[in-house]
Amino acid sequence: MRVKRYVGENVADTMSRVKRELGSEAVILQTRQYKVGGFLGFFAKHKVEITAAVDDVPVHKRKAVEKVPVAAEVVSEQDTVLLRQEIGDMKKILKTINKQMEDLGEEKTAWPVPLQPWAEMLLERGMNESLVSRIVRQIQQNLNLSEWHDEAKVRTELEEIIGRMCSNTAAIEPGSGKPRVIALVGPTGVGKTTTIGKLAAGFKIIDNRRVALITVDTYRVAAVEQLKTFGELIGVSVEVATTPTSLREALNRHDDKELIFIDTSGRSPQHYLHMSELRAFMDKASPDQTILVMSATTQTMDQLRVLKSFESFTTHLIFTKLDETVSAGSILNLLEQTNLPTAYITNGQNVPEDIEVATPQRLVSYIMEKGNSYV
Ligand SMILES: Nc1nc2c(ncn2[C@@H]2O[C@H](COP(=O)(O)OP(=O)(O)O)[C@@H](O)[C@H]2O)c(=O)[nH]1
Ligand SMILES: [Mg+2]
Repeated sequence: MRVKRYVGENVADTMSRVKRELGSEAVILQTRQYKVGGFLGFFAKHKVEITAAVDDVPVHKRKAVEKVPVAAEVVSEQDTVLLRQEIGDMKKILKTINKQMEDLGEEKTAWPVPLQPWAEMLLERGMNESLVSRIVRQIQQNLNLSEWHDEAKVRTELEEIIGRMCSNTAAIEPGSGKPRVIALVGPTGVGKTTTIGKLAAGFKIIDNRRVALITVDTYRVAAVEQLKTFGELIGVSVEVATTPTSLREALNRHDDKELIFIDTSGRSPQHYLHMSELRAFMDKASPDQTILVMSATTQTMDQLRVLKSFESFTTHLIFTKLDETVSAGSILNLLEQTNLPTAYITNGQNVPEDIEVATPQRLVSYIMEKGNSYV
């Protein structure tokens, strides 16, 4: 018996080589698919390996390749049975190969083994696969092979990489001479009103600044009441503006303040009428900063959609509800898609304490420190 191994790019070509060289009598002993080449597991090529065997019979006795029995030829009962069996075997093999091909297609990105647990951890934290691949590649480039097993080294490197990715931060500065006008926009329920309450309280009570609040969220009575309650608690006046013109007038009335926060209503970003209304308010107010508030609990796809709807008039970001998620890494998916700076992060319902100025270090710790162990 002669055994031969054939390696090719795909099943069809490799099989036809087997058939051409060994004839249709050849028996497939084994099929295998694997990857070769590439750099540290990336950019590898798929290969198909087929091991086939054929009985060592003199060439002149071998059946002609592709020979199909014709009427004139006598085909014995035994030959026909063998032929059927062979076709059955071939079908089975093709089925197995097809299954392998499918599995190969679904195979997850192959990260180098020592970095695999880190990659899994980043995925669990809500980062998408392409971002994780990019981060892992940077670790591979920045650390020596021997350091990939060093947990402390990898962690430090990872924190540096992530820190660079969220290095664009900028907190609110009160205006001097004229008020700094800050509008918070974003979908319903992300925490705009609560965050304004926290910010206003912080600037008024801790920093002793002159602060005013204006709401254009007049869709719901409760929304106005919510802000008024915050205002009363901290001794800050709350105005309600129902039209862009009355918003402008309210802003003018508070010309003596250092900070004016505008609370907006957040109906769905798909609601274009509302978006154009919001734009009309923003055009009249021309705020110094328009901060898009996003909840860290929102899925990346939805966050990206929100970002797209609001981005044209947004200057900063605030991420809320970091206390409610273990996948704060999803923030990075978003920061990778925008150059907007992050101003604050909020981590609870308590007003005014559950808010922090966003810094790369704090963002990194929220992204990395939920849960105890990485590997
Ligand atoms: N857990 C948690 N809840 C928050 C946070 N910020 C706001 N909330 C809650 O989210 C809900 C909606 O907040 P609200 O300010 O009314 O959202 P708005 O519709 O964007 O103005 C309220 O129950 C808030 O208490 C936060 O950082 N963490
Ligand atoms: Mg609100």
